[in-house]
Order: sequence, then structure tokens, then C-alpha cells
Amino acid sequence: MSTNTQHQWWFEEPSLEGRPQSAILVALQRRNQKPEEVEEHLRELAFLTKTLGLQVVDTVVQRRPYPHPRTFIGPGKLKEISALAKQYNVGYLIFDDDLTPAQIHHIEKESGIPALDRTDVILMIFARHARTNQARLQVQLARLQHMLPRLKRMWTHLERQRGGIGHRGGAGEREIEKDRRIIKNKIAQLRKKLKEIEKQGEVRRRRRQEMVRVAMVGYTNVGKTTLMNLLAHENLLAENKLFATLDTTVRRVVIDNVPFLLSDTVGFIRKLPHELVESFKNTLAEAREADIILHVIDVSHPSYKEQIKTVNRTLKQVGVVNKPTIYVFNKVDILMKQKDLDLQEIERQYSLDVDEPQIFISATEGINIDKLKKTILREVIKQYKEKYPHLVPRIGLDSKALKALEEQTQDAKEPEDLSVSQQAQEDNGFASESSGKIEIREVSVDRTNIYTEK
Ligand SMILES: Nc1nc2c(ncn2[C@@H]2O[C@H](COP(=O)(O)OP(=O)(O)OP(=O)(O)O)[C@@H](O)[C@H]2O)c(=O)[nH]1
Ligand SMILES: [Mg+2]
Repeated sequence: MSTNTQHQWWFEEPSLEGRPQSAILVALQRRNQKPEEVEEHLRELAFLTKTLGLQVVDTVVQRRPYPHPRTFIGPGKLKEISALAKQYNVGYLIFDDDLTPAQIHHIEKESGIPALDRTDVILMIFARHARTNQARLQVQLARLQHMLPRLKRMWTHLERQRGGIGHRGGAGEREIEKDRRIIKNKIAQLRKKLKEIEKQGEVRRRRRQEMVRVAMVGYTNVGKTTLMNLLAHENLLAENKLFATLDTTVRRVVIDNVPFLLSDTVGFIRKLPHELVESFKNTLAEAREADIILHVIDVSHPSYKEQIKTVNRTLKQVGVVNKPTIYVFNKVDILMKQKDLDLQEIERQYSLDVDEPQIFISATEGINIDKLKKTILREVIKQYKEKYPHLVPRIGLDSKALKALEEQTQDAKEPEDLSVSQQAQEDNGFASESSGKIEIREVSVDRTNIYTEK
């Protein structure tokens, strides 16, 4: 993307059309970084690139203690990559770290090929996957916020280029001011629109106060939506793509006659642009207000531990702290196949040293789902007792039953079958509502509708 094309970006959806749909990926191996770590980051960047529909032609790593201020990688290395890119007619160079406007300029000038960075790629994926009005506005807001601080440097840059001419001095400053004003106005407009949508969301959430709320969170592509579909008997889009889900979906789930709300939301990723975290804060309101967090993990992923850390860090950033959490280690079927391990052995090898419950499952193969349901049920009932004790008699579980459930969920050997009833949602106070196109089904606060009558 030439610097001018970047300029267009402030106002338009970025497009990758008109060039070969392929890329070379570039990363630095910095001091203190292990080669495996860099490789893993590049694998993820490759997945992001493929999610955008670009083919990865090659990956290049250069060992440097810090980025070159002008060209990010060393100028010699850039020459090599440029030659390679020309030879294979590559459409884009994609860098694993954020580039400064000056670096973008020099890389593009040297190579003649548009340069994108990780943030650009993530923003483009988000823009493509945004389905609702709210998600679209949030992505636009994130993009403009990303561009605003870069404006001056970008223009200074253009100025310097033209600088030789001399008489144009000052035109750039005026242009910057004009652009900055336009962008700031647009940001203010977007914020206002988003606030209105947020208000509607708040009203909706207030109306279903007396339900225990469980929020699924996790790294992208770990299987949150697949699990949501399984638990809520839904058919939401689950794909082997990063950021398949951008909007929050809330469904009513009933386990053993105990109802609760389950939400599925946007996944996290390392180096998630902070503008995106900011603008998606409201999408994550469900998680912030949840009583219980289901932290879903892809335990078959080589970096699952680092992913857990990234998710916990991001949760902190958006204000999700100190919540009862259940760690759900998904995709055990892959470990079983690849490493020839049984469930017990996987539990032994992969459990974390934490106090919270940890359940190992496969959402696609239906492994250990009963135990997961029982654990969720146990925590949900605890929350009902704590927060809505007046509702507990209606749920029909007394202390004895809860104690029995606790014993069952602690004993991993032989989980007893606890039947799970899923009621037809239409019969239970659901009114499909789509205000501001947020995909949330409303739950009636009429308790006779919420709770199963025994
Ligand atoms: N082998 C295996 N694949 C799974 C399992 N659960 C989910 N998947 C696959 O993993 C991919 C991602 O699943 P999603 O449910 O879309 O993941 P997500 O966490 O919602 O992802 P985002 O919305 O993109 O953040 C899909 O191809 C699923 O079929 C599992 O238990 N085992
Ligand atoms: Mg999803």
C-alpha cells in the first residue's frame, strides 16, 4: 500500500484488490527472543494472512536487536526480500510488528511493493467480519484512532519528499490540520452513534437482571462458538478462521432445569491493537458484567499457555477481573490423536497450577461434555444462591442436591449422567429482537417464563 493509499484509508474501507493475492511475511528476532517464539508468531501471522485470503509465498526472519529506524529490517535484507518478491510476483510485504509511517514509506519506495503491518491485517479482518452496525462502527473507530497519531509523521514525510521544491512549505501543515479536523469529527460522530447503541444494550441487559450470566472468553479460534452451538443447540458460524465472531451473542441455556445466559464474543490475539480493545470494550460488556467466566483454551495449540496469558491480560484491560472462572481446555481429540494420550493422561500433563476448575473437552467430538455441564451447573447454582437466593426454591435444588453435585464434579472418575434439558426457546420468553442489529435475543423477566415449572 503506497503512502497515498494509506492516506485513503482514513475514510474508506481498505481493499487488497488490484494486486497479486500473495505475501511475504517478515519478522525480527530480537535480543532475548528464542527462534521458536518468532516462528510461532510468524505461524500466527500466516494464519491471519490466509484469513485475509492472501497466499503466503515465503517468510523471512532477520536477527536484529531492534528495528532499523528507516526500513524496520536492515536495508541489505530489504533488498534481498524485494528481489524475492519481484521474482515471485508477490502482492504484499507483511510485517509482524507495527511499522512507523517513515518505515512504510521507505520499504515501499525500496521494494515497490505495498507494506502492511500486523495491525493493518487485523483491522482488515475485523472490517470484513463485522456483520452488525455496532461492529462496523467499532472497527471504523479503531481504524481512525489508529491513523490519527500517525498523521503528522505521515505528512511530514510527504513534505520532506517534496521539500526540495521549497516553496510548498506550510501546505503540509494546513493539510494535516484539515485532515485531523475531519478525522476528529468523524471519531466524535462514531462515538456518539456507538453510545446510542450501547445505551440500548444496557437497557436490554438490565431487563434480564435476574439471570445468572456466564461469558465465554478466549483466544481466537479456540472453539468458543462451537461450544456455544453445542450448549445452546444453535447454529452460529464457527470457522477455522481468525476472528470469525465479532459480535456478542447471548443465548439462554438450561442445564438440568436450571436456566442461565451464555454469551459468546470476540476472541483475543496477541498484540491486539489497543484501539481495537478500546472500541470493543462495549462488545465485551457481557463479559464485564458476567457472574462466571468460561475461559476456553485450545489445548492442542503449541502456545496455549501464552494464549492464556494474553487472554488474561486483555481481560484485565477491559475490566474483567476477579470473577469465578472455569478453564475449559478444548480440542483434546487432537492431542489424543497426535500424541496418543488418553483423557486422564492429558489432564495430568496439561492442567494448570490454579485453584479454578479445569475441564478437558472436545466440543466437536463431544468428549467430557457432561462433566463440563455439571461444573457449569454447580457454579451457576452457587451464583443463584449468592445473588438471587429468592429464586433458588424455584430452581428446585436444595443444599443436599448442590452438595451431591459438588461431589460429582470433584470426582473425575465416574461422572454420573445428569440429564440436560434444552427447552424450545420460543416457549420460554424469548423474543428475537434486533435493535441496532445487535444479535441478542431478549429474555423476558417474567419469572414464570424463565423457570421451568416442576
Ligand atoms: N479438532 C477439533 N476442532 C475443534 C474443536 N472445537 C472447535 N474446533 C474447530 O476450531 C475452529 C474454530 O472454532 P470456532 O468455534 O469458530 O472458534 P472461536 O473461538 O469461536 O473463534 P473466533 O470466533 O474466530 O474467535 C473450527 O474449525 C472448529 O470446527 C474440537 O474440540 N476439536
Ligand atoms: Mg467464534
